[in-house]
Amino acid sequence: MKRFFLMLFIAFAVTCFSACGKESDEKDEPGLLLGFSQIGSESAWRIGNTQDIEDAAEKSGINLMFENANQKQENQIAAIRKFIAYKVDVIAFSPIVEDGWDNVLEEAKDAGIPVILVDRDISTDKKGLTTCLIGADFYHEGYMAGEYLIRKVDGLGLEYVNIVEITGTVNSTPMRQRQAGFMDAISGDTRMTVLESIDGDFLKSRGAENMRYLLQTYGDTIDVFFSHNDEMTLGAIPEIEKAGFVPGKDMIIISIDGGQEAIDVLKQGKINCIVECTPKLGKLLMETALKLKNGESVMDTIHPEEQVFSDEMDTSQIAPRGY
Ligand code: GYE
Repeated sequence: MKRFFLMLFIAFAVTCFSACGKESDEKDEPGLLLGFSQIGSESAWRIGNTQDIEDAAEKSGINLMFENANQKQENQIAAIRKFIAYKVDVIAFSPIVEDGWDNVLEEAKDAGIPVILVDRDISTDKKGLTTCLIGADFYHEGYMAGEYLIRKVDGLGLEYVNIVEITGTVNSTPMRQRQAGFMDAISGDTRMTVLESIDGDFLKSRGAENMRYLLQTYGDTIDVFFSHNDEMTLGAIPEIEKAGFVPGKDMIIISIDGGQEAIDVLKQGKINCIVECTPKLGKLLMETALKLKNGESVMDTIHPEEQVFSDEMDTSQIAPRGY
């Protein structure tokens, strides 16, 4: 009988230790907790970017704390403070504008939480507030748009062109750099005149509103419309048509992003050129977050590959865009 109870005790003890061992193993390997503050849902690009990040987190087994700031910097700052309070392993965010982040990023640094910039950059004099920027080379996007325009004007044999520009959110990285790249590309070409540049905040409604104003102000003197994103382009095109002009013919239209809706309009010939800006940054973000969690070094800047879609190619061959 004693032997029976001894065997029962040994079996019980083994079960406890293995369960404790398992439990402690689970404690030793918790999934990475990533806090991500997204700007909002202002465009197909942004919605595609959010979906891609969520999908990549799931595929990587990373726990994602996601906060949508609804286009307000103060909401992003509050989200970062929430991530700090939760003691996430890594913070990532797409800063809606470049300025005003020093204080909250100092708090993240003091808490020992690495910060990854996604899509857009910040402007700061302080060192070491962020570890890495994963996002497009917006200057090159603008420059490629300008290079296309020069080729188009050459091809049409035009002696001069008047340009209107509707920009993205003022003081955002894509707005600053797309404008700089475009203006640098055309700066030496005396045929080019910029009539006006106006803030459209990357919004479809503002694209329409601004194009109405530009058409009322400059009418048929407008030869070229350069738009910092597809949303504003798609808002502007119906206004161009209402005014009696043929988009893509009476007015050369150059856009940036490359979402499916705009690509379909490019295929109809109503947009002449779309510079791709991929929103698919999720895989790069998760890989970088895991490296930081494991104490590995990461590159300062990671630019995804991007291309130009235009009426210089067989647009019917453009593959589905996925956003
Ligand atoms: O071009 C626009 C979005 O930061 C690259 O933001 C992104 C820009 C993109 O609203 O559609």
